[in-house]
Amino acid sequence: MRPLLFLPLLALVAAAPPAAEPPADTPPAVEPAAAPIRLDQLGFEPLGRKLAVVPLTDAAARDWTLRDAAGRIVASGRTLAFGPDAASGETLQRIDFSRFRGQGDGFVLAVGDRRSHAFAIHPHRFRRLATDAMSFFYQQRSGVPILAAYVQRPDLARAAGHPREVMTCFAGKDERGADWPGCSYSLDVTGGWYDAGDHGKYVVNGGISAWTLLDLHQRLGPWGAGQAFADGRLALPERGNGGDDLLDEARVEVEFLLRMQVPDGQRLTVAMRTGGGRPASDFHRIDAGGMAHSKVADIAWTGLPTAPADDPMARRLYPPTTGATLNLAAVSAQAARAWKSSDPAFAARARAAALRAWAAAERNPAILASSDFAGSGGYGDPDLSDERFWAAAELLATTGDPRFAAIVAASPYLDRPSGDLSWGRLDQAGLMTLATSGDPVPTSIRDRARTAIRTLAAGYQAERARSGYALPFAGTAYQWGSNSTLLNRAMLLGVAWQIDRRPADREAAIDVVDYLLGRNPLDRAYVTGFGQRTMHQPHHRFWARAADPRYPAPPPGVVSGGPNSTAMSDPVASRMKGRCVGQTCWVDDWRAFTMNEVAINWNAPLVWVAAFLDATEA
Ligand code: 9MR
Repeated sequence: MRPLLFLPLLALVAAAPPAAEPPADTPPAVEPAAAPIRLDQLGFEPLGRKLAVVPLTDAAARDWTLRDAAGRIVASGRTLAFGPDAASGETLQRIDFSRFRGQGDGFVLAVGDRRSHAFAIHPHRFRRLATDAMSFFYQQRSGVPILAAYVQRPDLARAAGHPREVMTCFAGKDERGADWPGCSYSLDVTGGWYDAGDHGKYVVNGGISAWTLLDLHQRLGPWGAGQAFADGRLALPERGNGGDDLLDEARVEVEFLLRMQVPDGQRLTVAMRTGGGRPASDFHRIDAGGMAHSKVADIAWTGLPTAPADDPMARRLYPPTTGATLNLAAVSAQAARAWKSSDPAFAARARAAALRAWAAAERNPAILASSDFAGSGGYGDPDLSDERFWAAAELLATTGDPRFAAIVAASPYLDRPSGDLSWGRLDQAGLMTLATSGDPVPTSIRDRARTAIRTLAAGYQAERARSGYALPFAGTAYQWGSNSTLLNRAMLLGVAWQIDRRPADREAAIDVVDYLLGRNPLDRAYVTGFGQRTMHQPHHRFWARAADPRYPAPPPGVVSGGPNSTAMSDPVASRMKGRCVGQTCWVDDWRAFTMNEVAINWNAPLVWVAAFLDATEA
């Protein structure tokens, strides 16, 4: 396939931003009005699915026309009634113009006097989406300066944040008064990616994010696009080092995860339970060697804006947890495969760390994350059985050790996945690995994983048939980070496509991207820099121009968490309670941290899905 990004073009962008035009992310003085016909504002593949949605209060079929840029009618047909749709609160009709195979810019759909935005139909519509979405990770890097040569606009460059993080453990009283003793050592935990709009670096969440990029890396070859992120395709300081750029970026986080491992022989006093009302007797002394500290983070929240280099807050290492340890085990086992041929020494180091982490988690199976520390997110998870399955699956794929095969084969998750892939639910990650691994995963295990993935994909297809906007998710409860829930379903469908090559599974992934880029009841593109009515105001401490004009607007390629109809706990969302449903509980406001934050575990599946669609375009 063709490169994702041509270097000369990039050099041009970095060297000479056009002086007359505003930067790509400047909101237009007047935002275009919402269009009454909703479609993907980035446009369509010439041979791919093309669906638009029209809210209409009755079911009478209407004529639609498609005009090209010259105003000629190039296709026409009748709308298809869908009916009431609970997730959007609308009554809907659809326009399916998949059979139109023309190409160009400036197409417009019309139904009566309703008009869509103008849109394009070109091959590789999703290629720049994948590349820009990857740039997010470079720009979230901690510990290094973000250089103008590698970002889309000069104002995105910034000084290094937290360039030397040699940290000791939090000691003293937490928010509920429990007294933590701390630890006797410091670790150098410099580097990695900032999690989101905040400057925390969390092992739970860093884990799924790095896993997602490494999972993509290993699938590109089978999709016929092994060179998609070859050296030089991404704008990174590592370009020209001879290594794959996707691996170069993922390694930033894997190195950080490895640094979070407790040195062998360390005994620590930690709490065994999570939540409030913790009695002093809950503290126990454990052999913590090989476990992973849960996070490095500020001891109190900082405000917006705060550039990483200006973070005034003290930072600490937070106690090791079993969940973080299993994340480390899973990702470092996966890393041992990813770097096996290109860097055998790093692969061996990762493998050894994975085995030490596994042993530590087995020895300490129930050290849960506390949500009682100020200044950072909790990522608390009371059920670690899915993380254990995931880690065993990755270790099995790496080592072939029968003890991991036995654990995986005996787990209920191999046949009955628990729920949507997320930072706290990882069994589907294990299934995806097992379903497409060759040796040394036993075929009986691989086949069971495939069956589970087929069953999940069939369920998502059934939901897609019930969803007005044709999403492989028919629920009405939109969770924090709902856009990532959809993207993670699209990933699962992509793996199902890889196994069985059913076109409908790839089409369902297109439906997710179409929704994210404008085919939704708000007529919004949730990815910065793409579409006419895009998100401009993420909740982010550096891309904070909406909060303070001295800070930059976001780079292109950053996905908003998306509608959140369940938490509604930020100052903006709390005013929307009772006034929105599922897909409409969102607003482009930097204060809306439950709806409009951005995060590594949300951008990673955006990269995966965009690269998947680009690699597998007909
Ligand atoms: O993505 C997380 C979401 O699932 C939780 O409901 C929410 C509240 O605990 O936290 C989200 O994660 C945030 C993390 O705790 C701190 N960094 C920003 C993350 C995205 O909002």
